[in-house]
Amino acid sequence: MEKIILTVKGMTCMGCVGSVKNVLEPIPGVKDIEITLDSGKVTITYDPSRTEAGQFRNAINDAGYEVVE
Ligand SMILES: [Cu+2]
Repeated sequence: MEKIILTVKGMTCMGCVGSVKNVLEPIPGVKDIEITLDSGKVTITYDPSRTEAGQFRNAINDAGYEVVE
């Protein structure tokens, strides 16, 4: 299991947090998602043999939020 921490811009309320969670949850191999609204930190625990970290970025961007370095 691996962990990646992304910083996401554009989340302003718990609804946004829920939206980001909803797009990440269906990605195969995702085991756990933790999101801190204040810092915009999204911590994803996933199985690297089933998914690529780049998918998380794409899914978040597609949902209308911006992943920053
Ligand atoms: Cu919101």
